[in-house]
Amino acid sequence: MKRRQFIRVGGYGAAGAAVAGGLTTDWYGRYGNPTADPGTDGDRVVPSFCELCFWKCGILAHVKDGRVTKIKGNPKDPLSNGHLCPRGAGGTGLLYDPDRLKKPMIRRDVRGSQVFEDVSWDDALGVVAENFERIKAEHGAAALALFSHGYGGSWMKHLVKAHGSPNIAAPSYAQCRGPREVGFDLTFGAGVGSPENTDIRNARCLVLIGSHLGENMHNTQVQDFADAIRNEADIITVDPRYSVAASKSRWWLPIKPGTDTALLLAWMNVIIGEELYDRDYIERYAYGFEQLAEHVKAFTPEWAYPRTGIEPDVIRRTARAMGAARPATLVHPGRHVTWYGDDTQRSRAIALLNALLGSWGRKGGFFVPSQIQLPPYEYPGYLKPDAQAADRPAPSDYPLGDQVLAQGVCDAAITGVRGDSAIKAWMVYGSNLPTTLPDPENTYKAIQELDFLVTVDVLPAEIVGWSDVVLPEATYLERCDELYNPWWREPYVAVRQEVVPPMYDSKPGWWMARELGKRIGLPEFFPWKDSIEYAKTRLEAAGLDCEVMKEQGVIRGKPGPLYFEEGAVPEFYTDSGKIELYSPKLAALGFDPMPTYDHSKLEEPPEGYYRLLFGRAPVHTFGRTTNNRLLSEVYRENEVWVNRDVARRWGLEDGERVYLQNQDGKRSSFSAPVKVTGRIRPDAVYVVHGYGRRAPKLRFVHGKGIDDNELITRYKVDPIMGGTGMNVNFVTFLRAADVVEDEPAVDEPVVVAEEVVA
Ligand SMILES: Nc1nc2c(c(=O)[nH]1)N[C@H]1C(S)=C(S)[C@@H](COP(=O)(O)OP(=O)(O)OC[C@H]3O[C@@H](n4cnc5c(=O)[nH]c(N)nc54)[C@H](O)[C@@H]3O)O[C@H]1N2
Ligand SMILES: Nc1nc2c(c(=O)[nH]1)N[C@H]1C(S)=C(S)[C@@H](COP(=O)(O)OP(=O)(O)OC[C@H]3O[C@@H](n4cnc5c(=O)[nH]c(N)nc54)[C@H](O)[C@@H]3O)O[C@H]1N2
Ligand code: SF4
Ligand SMILES: [Mo]
Repeated sequence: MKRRQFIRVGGYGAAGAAVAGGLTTDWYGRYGNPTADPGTDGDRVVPSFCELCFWKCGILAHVKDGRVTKIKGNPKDPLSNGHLCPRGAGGTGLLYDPDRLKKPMIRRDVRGSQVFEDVSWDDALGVVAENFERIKAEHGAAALALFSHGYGGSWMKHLVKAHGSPNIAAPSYAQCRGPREVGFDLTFGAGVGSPENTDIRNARCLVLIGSHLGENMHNTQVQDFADAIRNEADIITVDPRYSVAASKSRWWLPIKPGTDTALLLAWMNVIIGEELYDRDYIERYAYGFEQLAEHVKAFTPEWAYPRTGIEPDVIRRTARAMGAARPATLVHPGRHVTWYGDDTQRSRAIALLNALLGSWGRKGGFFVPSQIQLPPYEYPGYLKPDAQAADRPAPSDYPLGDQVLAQGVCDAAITGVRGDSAIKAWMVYGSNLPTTLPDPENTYKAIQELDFLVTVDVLPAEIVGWSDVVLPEATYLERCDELYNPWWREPYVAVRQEVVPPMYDSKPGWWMARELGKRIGLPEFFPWKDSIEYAKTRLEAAGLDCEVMKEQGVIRGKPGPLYFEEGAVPEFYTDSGKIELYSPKLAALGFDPMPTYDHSKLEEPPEGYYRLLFGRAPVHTFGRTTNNRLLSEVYRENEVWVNRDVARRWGLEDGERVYLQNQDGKRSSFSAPVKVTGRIRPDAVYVVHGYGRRAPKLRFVHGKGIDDNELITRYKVDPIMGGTGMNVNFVTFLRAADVVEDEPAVDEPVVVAEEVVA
């Protein structure tokens, strides 16, 4: 088979390839107002919802003379409440990004080298359809896998399900929040979902365990966090790094990375030992309290101290603060929790602590969400796939992993990993796999073995350069999508509608899916004329008014009771029908029925190495936005956070450029400036994810900063659900001056981000 070369995209063919008090306003204001033309009101204002991240805030897009001039929050939308985070306000930076994909492209061999040729939609879709059908005929429908992230992916999922493949994976499960959902589901019989049912605004004590709200900018959570701060909630932040959240907290616990479960067990020890728990709630709703009480007896604060580095007195006092505020104590479940490979058990420990405090279903803890009944579109049923998902060695592996594992689908394309490689073709929608799945060399290996790779994207990301066919999607401001109907504090439905027509030769995902569906003999799955007709059908079936929807962007339903004390029904969909402190299900599967902590399993960094930690910048969403010129006015390149003492030992100056090299000798492709700081522990370094981009046609961000993912050559898989713990790599510094560059130098002067932390 022809080995794929990365193509510098565009190589051939035609040219051209209402929060009160204003605290959030201050908070967001610090990042400027990244708006194309903030002074200009539109002659048209179109309500829709945002896609700069996955939170889906309602927006009002102002259009003047055919251009989107500014994007504001839709005051009628319960997620934005009229305010957007800085990324959402900077959406025009994506719409008008000069580097956008402009035409469909096909990989061709021309005189021995591979190039992309601009082609018509008809030709591009023809090639995709031909390959889908050929591969189905030769290897079965399941040989096609879909990776999908982002709301527009719903159309592609529908297509691939209709095609008959079970191999549909999203990195938001095994690389993100999967362990949390499983840990909470085991305990309460429900996960926390997205948007999470956390009642942050009413919390009187808020515990954040590496959940860095304020850098992690999920708009409603940040607004609610601002409310909690204003209400003087007791905030306890556990993070090896002094995060923005830590700076707003009464307590910062700079924990030794990887030891959180020990802290959680010690907290439970104190809360049970000092009878700070909610006895009445536990008696009524919980199963296995005696076992848990017995289990945590040994895990005293004195036991936890040498493991976590958190002093016994601090553990006791913070536990008492939690006990004093209960049930309005919210131990936040976090979101990106795939850290060390024992993540389901750590998430379980968080769930258990919440259970002891009686916070599930209670004001200031976790509210009971509701949803509008919106019947699905009536399609013929999907056929049962002719094969199991190929994402794990045996179906019994990772027994509680109830979604397809993205890294496993990647492995399944490599000969020898799953016997005969099961997967022959990938469709990739809105997911930049080389920077998203750990161990990128493995991802490249899989890509080389594929018969066919088609990518749907808006930008010339890394994955695009490796594709056989590239389908340029219209951005979220240029398309209509599936209706949004979340479980939330109040039930509502929101619509995404076309604000301006698609630029260049880009097309909306629904159109691509429908055209492909017709070509591969599935017209009955695409009976609608367009996404508007589709949305209308669904809205009418629910008795909702389409005109109101179009004009307002959202229709809100009547909120149900939010808390048990207000009449919400305490229902726990576990086997026992109770909150399972002791989990018979885990025990039956051979796992610890209650979380334990084994310090001997925690690896220490080798001499001269530091644990690589990573997270978010407030104005960016991974690499989705780092090429966005508007947003980059505020934050252009990541930095390597290095503890002051470590920097002194190495003689590293603030702002000096370094490369990072990991324990396996893997060096970052590019360098980044050092940020010398007292705000991180000496055993770890930290970078923001989404930089060090290698794709040259991302002309703005290419070569800036360091890609954490390149250095994640190792990961630990959670045995319960298959998540990939990625905080298990160690790095050392190479001074940029000492490194012989084999890459093009960074092509623009670097503006180091201002201090964004208060
Ligand atoms: N090393 C490392 N790996 C991680 C993480 C980390 O912090 N570090 N985080 C993990 C987490 S929490 C998550 S959720 C995942 C996220 O993983 P991904 O979802 O893969 O995130 P991105 O790398 O931003 O890739 C998004 C891709 O979608 C494209 N895109 C943007 N908008 C649209 C659109 O409207 N339509 C289409 N078709 N494409 C679009 C972008 O151009 C980009 O190529 O990564 C996980 N992996
Ligand atoms: N601005 C912005 N906001 C975003 C996103 C974005 O890309 N940009 N992405 C969204 C998505 S998909 C997700 S999943 C969330 C992710 O947001 P979070 O759930 O907050 O997770 P991470 O981004 O992984 O943040 C990691 C934090 O944990 C700390 N940490 C690292 N190791 C440990 C440890 O062993 N123990 C403890 N206690 N802390 C540790 C790090 O220092 C860092 O502060 O953010 C969402 N919000
Ligand atoms: S949190 Fe920000 S980027 Fe995400 S949907 Fe809301 S406004 Fe858009
Ligand atoms: Mo995520």
